[in-house]
Amino acid sequence: RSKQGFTVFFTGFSGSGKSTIANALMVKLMEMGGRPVTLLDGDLVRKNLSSELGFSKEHRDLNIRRIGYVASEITKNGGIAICAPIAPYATTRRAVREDVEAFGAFVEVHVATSIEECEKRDRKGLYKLAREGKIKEFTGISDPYDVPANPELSVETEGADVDNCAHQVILKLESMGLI
Ligand code: GGZ
Repeated sequence: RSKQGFTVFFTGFSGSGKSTIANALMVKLMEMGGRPVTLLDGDLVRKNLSSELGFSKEHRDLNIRRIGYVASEITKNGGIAICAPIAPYATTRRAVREDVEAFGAFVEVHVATSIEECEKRDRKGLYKLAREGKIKEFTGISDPYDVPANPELSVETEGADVDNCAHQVILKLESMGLI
């Protein structure tokens, strides 16, 4: 029988590894063939769908609801959507879950890299700017992040490589009967 569509929704701090794991997951799912896979990465969504938005709660919520709408359409049509925004607010993640679950499965994956580790890595130098007050409302520094209470999966990036984290997601999707 043909399988239902689904959405994998990564959430975590800037620099937690969401994009890298999401990309690795996309490659694995594409190699399996079957359903089309669409990656809605934070950066590309901000550039193409949400370029007018900033980082207030209202704007973040709007950004996440747009991502959720696109993911729900993809899910409705039997595809696989992979989303990788910070998505700091639990209520907004819940709303997106409800949008998607009207049509298929919603798999929330918390990329649980600690704020200390993200700041230590500081790959793009944004944490330094946030500490200096040059970027306001920076998640984890001067803006909130609601830790997911009941994600389908939580991955630790400190001690596991990208490929291993993506594989953990694959195993979860298999155990849920989605692939
Ligand atoms: C958090 C910010 C901010 C503020 C710019 N807070 O490492 P990045 O650069 O590429 O990932 C971050 C990205 C977050 O956008 P999202 O669309 O994922 O956020 S949300 O889900 O909350 O809508 C970071 C950059 O944008 N960035 N300013 N103040 N991240």
